[in-house]
Amino acid sequence: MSDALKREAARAALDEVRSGMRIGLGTGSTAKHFVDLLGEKVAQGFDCLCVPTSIATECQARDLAIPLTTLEEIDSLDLTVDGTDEIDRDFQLIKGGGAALLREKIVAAASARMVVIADDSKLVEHLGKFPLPIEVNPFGLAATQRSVAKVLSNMGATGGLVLRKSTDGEILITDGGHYILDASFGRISDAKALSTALLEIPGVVQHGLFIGLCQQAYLATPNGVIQLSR
Ligand code: ABF
Repeated sequence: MSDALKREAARAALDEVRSGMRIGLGTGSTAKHFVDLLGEKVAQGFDCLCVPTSIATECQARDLAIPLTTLEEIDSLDLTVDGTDEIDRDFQLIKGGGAALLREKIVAAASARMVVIADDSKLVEHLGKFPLPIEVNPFGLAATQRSVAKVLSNMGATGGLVLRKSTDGEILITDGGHYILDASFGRISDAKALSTALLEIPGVVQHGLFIGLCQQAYLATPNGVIQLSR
């Protein structure tokens, strides 16, 4: 998707923000536009208090003088605006392509509403074309990999399990100090059952399936932004 379209999706989501709101700030190239645009509003005196979902977003928000807080200082958020890798018609998501899924899920779960911004290529009939990111503890990695592989095979995964590397070829380490396994499915037929099975593995910290967290999406197309609501 072109950067201009990402910005249009982000701009449309600005309709959601109200003065005094506590807002979760997503991660990724589309969410980055939202943070930029919110920064412009803050520079004009807009009042909000935000919780970032990654160190990258925190740095960007600080540069823009967006007031930040933490989930230690406040107990809930009014709204989170974030990107996604896939969204289906039931508002189930695959996230984590940007490796920020753990903080993204903690922040979304603490929010009264979660709004997704993306281009309409992210809208899918069935989740699973995008490999599912699974965040795991480095301790006992091989044991965790074996357990995850067993779950994948039971759940009909068609592809492999890959330990994510960063661009320098080293194992990617998340903001929380964990690793990411990317699981290729082809098609996820029962996201809820898969979520439950993965979370039963002790070494799995979290996974990128977001179920029941998202209420609204702004999807950019070359002909305008489509709004979907649950
Ligand atoms: C984050 O950014 C992720 O959860 C998702 O992986 C990714 C989407 O990135 P982009 O907006 O760059 O397509 O929201």
